Amino acid sequence: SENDESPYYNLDMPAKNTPTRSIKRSNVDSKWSDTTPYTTKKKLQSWFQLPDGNWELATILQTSGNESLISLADEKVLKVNMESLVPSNPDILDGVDDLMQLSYLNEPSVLYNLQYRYNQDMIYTKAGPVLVAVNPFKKVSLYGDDYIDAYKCKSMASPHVYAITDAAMREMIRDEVNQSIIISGESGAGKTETAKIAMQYLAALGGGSGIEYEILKTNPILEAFGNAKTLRNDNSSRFGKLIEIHFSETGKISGASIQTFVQSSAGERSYHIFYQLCAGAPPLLREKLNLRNADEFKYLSQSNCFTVSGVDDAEQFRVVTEALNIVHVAKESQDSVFAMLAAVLWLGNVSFTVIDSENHVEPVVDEGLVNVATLIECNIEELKLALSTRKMRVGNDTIVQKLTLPQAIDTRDALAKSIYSCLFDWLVERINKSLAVGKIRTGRSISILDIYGFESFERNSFEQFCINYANERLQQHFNRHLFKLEQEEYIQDGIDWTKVDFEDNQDCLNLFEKKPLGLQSLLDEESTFPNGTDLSFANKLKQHLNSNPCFRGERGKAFTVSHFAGEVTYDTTGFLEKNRDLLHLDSIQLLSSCTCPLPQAFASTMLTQSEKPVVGALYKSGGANSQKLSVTTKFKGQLFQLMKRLENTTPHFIRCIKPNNTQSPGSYSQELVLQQLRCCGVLEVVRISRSGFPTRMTHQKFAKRYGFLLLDHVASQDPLSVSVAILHQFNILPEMYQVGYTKLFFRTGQIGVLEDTRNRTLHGILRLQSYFRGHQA
Ligand code: AD9
Ligand code: MG
Repeated sequence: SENDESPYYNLDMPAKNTPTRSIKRSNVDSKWSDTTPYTTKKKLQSWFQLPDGNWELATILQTSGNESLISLADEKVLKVNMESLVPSNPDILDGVDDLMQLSYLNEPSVLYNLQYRYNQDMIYTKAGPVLVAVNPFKKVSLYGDDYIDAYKCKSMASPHVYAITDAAMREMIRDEVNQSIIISGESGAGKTETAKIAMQYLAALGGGSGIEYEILKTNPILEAFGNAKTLRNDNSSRFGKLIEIHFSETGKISGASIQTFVQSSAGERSYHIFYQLCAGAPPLLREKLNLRNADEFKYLSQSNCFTVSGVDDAEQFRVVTEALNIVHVAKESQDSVFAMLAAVLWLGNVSFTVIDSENHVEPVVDEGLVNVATLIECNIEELKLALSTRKMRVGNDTIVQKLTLPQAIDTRDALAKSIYSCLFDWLVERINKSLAVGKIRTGRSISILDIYGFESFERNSFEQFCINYANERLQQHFNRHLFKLEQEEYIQDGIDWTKVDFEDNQDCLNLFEKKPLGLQSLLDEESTFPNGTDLSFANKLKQHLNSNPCFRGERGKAFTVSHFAGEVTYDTTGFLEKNRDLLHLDSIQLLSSCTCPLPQAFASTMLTQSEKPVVGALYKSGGANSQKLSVTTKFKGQLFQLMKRLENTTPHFIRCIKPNNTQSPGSYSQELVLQQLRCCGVLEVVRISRSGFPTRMTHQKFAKRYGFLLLDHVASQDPLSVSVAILHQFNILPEMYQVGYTKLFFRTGQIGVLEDTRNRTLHGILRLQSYFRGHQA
């Protein structure tokens, strides 16, 4: 439509519940701020930053030289320097559904706009090509068949997960290019829910064969086994997930595959499935597995948190078994899965007695130990040995070393952990087989990525180190995609795009990846040294990387990385151990000696993992010469694979925002939101667009809208000549705009000046008209 080029089109027109225009600014220095020279604007209102960091809307009473007289909400009048004022947008832009429509793109304006919409349950907003989703923490009536139909037939256009998923679907068919929907955000921001909403839309559009039902049922299974309650989210995913949904030529779903990424440990409560099993297993199964109540298992009682409010674990167990049936996991396989879960629980109850003065131990032969042996079907003596001794190769001899109490406990826990993570991987593989069986591969797909976002805490450890590295990679993907999009439009319209300046995060990626002197290589190297410690690692970093602009050594064992989203200081405590992820060969051998097929399968995956061709560094774990990939290297390998898959797709980005830390509806912390907008790159999108020419208007539209402001007669009335005359009259500087074949391109804020003049002129005309009318009467 004709309106499409207007920067002010498609306004939602909410009127009620306008939040107070007061925005708190975080003390982190912004990489991005509005640099539009303020002095050229004659706006009546502006954002003013109060001493406490809050932004408040100020009315400008008077301006002389570099100083303005402003009045604030409490009627207080202040004389301030003009530089301390940040332009606010005209009222007609309140609550626009795309941040790019804002004449003035600055932090207070963006925050205000999102809050304005959030207060009216408009949780979705576009930031150019990106969809921003603010978690409502309550049911909002935006979903279901009616909405799906409305987006499908395009009778609804406001930003939505459905809209972005619809675009992916259309582009897949139109361009014959695979698509991806990349969802990121911090814990509890709503990534997993958003991924499910996207899947529902795809199932509704591409359904019919019944396979879509199976695909949806993978969600309760993966959530039971991969999610846990944490302080930040009652249903926190402890793994990253990419689900690729395949389509037939006619756009019908034909199958799916799931890939998961390195699991982080559970949180305050363990994985949901343990509680579900204890609460919901039917009597026969309970008896077979010797199940008890959750509070009788040490692994579950440690946290002292057995329930999640609003969740019935027993009922969930039925939901999960039903889902397992639907994805064709046979009853016997399900029983083996539950046996492994019980084995893990009973392992946690295995205790040790000290047998000599050197603190060496032996496992207590009690119900716990016996149950483990029964469940995994191994010899009880071998189990005892695996938990209390370690075989070492010395020269050509093998010696048996007794374990001390802490070593034995570590060995037991490592065994439990690896059984669980193997079980998770096995289940995913099993589901993949079921979702792929007999399905024709057309090569068309839409992938949905639900992955942990950038993290920056008071104390940042190895987990944040891995997560933030992954986000750095995704950010690069994002930047390059945006750049390409912009570039295409500029070239199409004959614009000189070299004037567009994009920031790259390649330096930071190099800091992580460079060999041999990058963070990851140095970590792997230090992990291979028997005498390596977290401190020696930190010192090595300082020694080799201090000249890197993205790196700064800190006192003691810490170092700081300058990420795209801000600086993060990492504490290296535990880095080496977590990177080694020790599982001794003794434990693997124990599993392979089991008569039960599952542990056997686990042992063989563990062994093949160790023998995999070497991508990065290898290290020798202490003891027998088992070689294993370090966690960093494994993670990096997975990430490269992921990026390779994503690079062949057209990406669509969704950034989830958590508006408060209490998981409660209706509360919007501006500081928290601002910090996330920076971290998930939303402000970066805005910044990137600012460095280009984000406001676009056709010659016709521009001439029509502002032509009447011309003071001098223009010889030619063609839209281009009129447009150029307007630009000259208003002294718009040549570097602030470009003239394309069909459109005019402007830097941010430029249109604001014209719009103000237009409004004032129109206002004046109206006043004059009513004056004359009054006079005539
Ligand atoms: V984590 O990194 O896995 O810890 P996520 O995945 O980002 O996290 P999740 O999707 O689990 O967060 O959302 C957290 C909670 O927010 C959900 O359990 C819901 O209670 C709530 N939520 C999220 N999105 C919506 C929504 N669109 N509508 C209603 C929502 N509630
Ligand atoms: Mg999640």
